[in-house]
Amino acid sequence: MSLVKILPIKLSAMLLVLLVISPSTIFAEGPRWNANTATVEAPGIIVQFLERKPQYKFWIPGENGAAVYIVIFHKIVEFEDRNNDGIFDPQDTILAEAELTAHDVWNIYAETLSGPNGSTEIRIIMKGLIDVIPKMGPGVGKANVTFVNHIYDRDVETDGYTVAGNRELKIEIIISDWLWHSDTAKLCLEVIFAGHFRGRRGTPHCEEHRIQVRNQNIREIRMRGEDMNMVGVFRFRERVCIREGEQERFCNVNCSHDFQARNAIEYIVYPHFEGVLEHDPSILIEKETTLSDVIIENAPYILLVAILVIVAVVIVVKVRKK
Ligand SMILES: [Ca+2]
Repeated sequence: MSLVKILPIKLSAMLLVLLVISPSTIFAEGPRWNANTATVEAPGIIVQFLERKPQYKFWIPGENGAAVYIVIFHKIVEFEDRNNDGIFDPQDTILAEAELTAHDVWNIYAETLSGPNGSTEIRIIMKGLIDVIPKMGPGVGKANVTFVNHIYDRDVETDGYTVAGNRELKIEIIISDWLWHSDTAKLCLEVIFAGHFRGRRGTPHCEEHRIQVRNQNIREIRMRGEDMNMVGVFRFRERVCIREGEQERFCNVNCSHDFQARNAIEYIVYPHFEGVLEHDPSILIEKETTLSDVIIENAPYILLVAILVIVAVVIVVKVRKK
């Protein structure tokens, strides 16, 4: 059989293979938990809980050599808002501090559940009884802090927000039994942004802005390492839920940040509360589309067009030969 005759057959077979292994087929699986490495893997994101602490290291599968982002829930500070501006700043008085990255504090485990809209959820729960160390005087207190992490195998609506399936980790931070040092004090959650870019540890360039999702105010911090087309995103609602006995109320969250070349920190301020406070950030990575991505994504169609052109040329050549 001549090359002219078998070429279209070969190319058609290649096209078939490419269509069969298209991205939707590769990414058909949902999230999986690996207890040994404290890592949850989904087609659009991998999240590792560094040292089994609330230090979220996350990247797009296969892209860990390019960009890995790290969100560290570093500490909770109890402070008196001296200048009454709602944010934590140098004018305020620190009353106590609780490190969230201390050793031997966190108990981490995962379960698989049926989520909304027929989804499957991997829920990773990290519970800790943390030391609350006063700035003045003796007596170390304790507080319960829990991070409940949700990832779904498809887009899921929760409380007016769509959690992106397979690529967004929704976090609930739950603080309870805080032994206050003042009846008017507030809490500040300190969150540090870091990363590894092309194998080197670095601080991402961070930008913060507000987005509106169905009349809700959401803060969004976009992290970018060097010239990456993969943007690390940290979002949180500007609202917390406080449960005091049977009562449930919602309060605004204030925040400020200090984004510099060598460190990037977000200061989230929670109001004074008795009982339980719940706040809900989330993390994901958004990949900005480049020309090569467009070509790779549309490879089967580009190949189809190429085959049609080749077949047309072959036919024209054959017709002319006759
Ligand atoms: Ca202040």
